[in-house]
Amino acid sequence: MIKGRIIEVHRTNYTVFTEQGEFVATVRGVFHEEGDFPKVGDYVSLELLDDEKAVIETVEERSSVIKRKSADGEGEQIIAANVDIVFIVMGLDGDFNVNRLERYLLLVQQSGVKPVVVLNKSDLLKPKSEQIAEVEAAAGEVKVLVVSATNGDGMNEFTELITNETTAVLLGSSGAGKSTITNWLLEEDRQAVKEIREDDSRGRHTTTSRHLFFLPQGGFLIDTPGMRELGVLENDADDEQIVFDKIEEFSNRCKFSNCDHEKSVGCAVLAAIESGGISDRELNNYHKLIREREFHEAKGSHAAAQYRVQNEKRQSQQIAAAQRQRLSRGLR
Ligand SMILES: Nc1nc2c(ncn2[C@@H]2O[C@H](COP(=O)(O)OP(=O)(O)O)[C@@H](O)[C@H]2O)c(=O)[nH]1
Ligand SMILES: [Mg+2]
Ligand SMILES: [Zn+2]
Repeated sequence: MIKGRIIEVHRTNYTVFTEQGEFVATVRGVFHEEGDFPKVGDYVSLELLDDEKAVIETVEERSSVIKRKSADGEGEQIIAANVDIVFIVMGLDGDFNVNRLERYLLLVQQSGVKPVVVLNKSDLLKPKSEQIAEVEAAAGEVKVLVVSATNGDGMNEFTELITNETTAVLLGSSGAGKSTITNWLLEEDRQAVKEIREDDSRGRHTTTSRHLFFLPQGGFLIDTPGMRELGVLENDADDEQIVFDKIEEFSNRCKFSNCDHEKSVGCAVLAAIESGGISDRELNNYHKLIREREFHEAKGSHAAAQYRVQNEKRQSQQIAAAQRQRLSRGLR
C-alpha cells in the first residue's frame, strides 16, 4: 500500500499522483456517502495493480474542504479537499459583480479557509478606483489583489501567497481568467483557455474538470471549471452549461458512481426524467456534451503524453525530486 494525492476525479475513476508516478485508480466498495468518495486534493492510500492501475483503499481525514450546496439546496458537493487558501477570481470586465463575489466570500469563509480576492484583467480596463473601492468594502479584512494574468502585472504578490506546502484553489465564474492564471503560475500552457464571447465576457467552459497541479515554484494549485459553484445561477448563463450542471447534480445521487444514466438501476437522472425534473431533450444534450468532452479530454491527454515523451530528457530530475519531497512531506 502506498500513499498518493488525488489530482483529478473522472466519472468512473481517479488520477492519483504518487512517488511512483501517476496512476488511474478505482475505489473499493467501502465508500457509501457521496462525501466519502475521494475528491481532488485528498490524500489516499492505494494498492497498486500494475504500473498504471491502482485501487484506492482509504481516504485520509481532510484538514479542510471547500463545498457548495447542490442546486436543489439539499445536498452538498465537495469541490476540493485539504485546501489552505482560495483565490476568488473576478474579471474587471463584464464578469464584475460584487454580489456574486460576496457569495463566494461567504462560501469560502464558511469552509474555514483563507480567501483572497483577485481582480483580474487589469490590463483591459483602467481599473476604476470606484470598482476597487467597492470590492475592498465587500472584502473587509480579506486581501484584494489587482492583477493581469496575461501580462503578469501584480502576479508576484499572488505567488508570494503560495509556499511549498500550500494547496491553493481558484474559484470564480467561467471567463474570469482562472486557467490563464494557472498557466502563468505553471509557466506553460497546460490549461486550455478559450476565446471569450464578446457580448458577455464569458469564457466557454474550456476547463471541464477540477485538476490539481504541482507548481514549479512549490505548492499545489487546483483549477476549477467555471461552473455555477454556488448553485446560484448567474446572469447571461450558458443554457448548455446549466443543463449540464443540473444533470450532474442529479447524477451525484445515482446509486452507482459509474452510472451510465441510460438503463442502470437506481439512476437518479432517469428518475428525474420520470418525474419531469429533466426533459428527454436535456438528457440527449447532456450525453452529447459528455461525449464531446471525453473526446477533448482524450485528445488533451494524448497531446500531454507526447509532450511528456519529448520532454523526458529535458525535464530536470530536480523538479521531480522536489515534487516527491513536497508530496511526502504533505503525506507525512
Ligand atoms: N485582457 C485579459 N484577458 C484575460 C486575462 N486573463 C484571462 N483573459 C482572457 O479571458 C478569457 C477566459 O480566460 P480563462 O482563463 O479561460 O478563464 P476561466 O474560465 O476562468 O478559466 C480568455 O480569453 C483569456 O485570454 C487578463 O488578465 N487580461
Ligand atoms: Mg478555465
Ligand atoms: Zn444515473
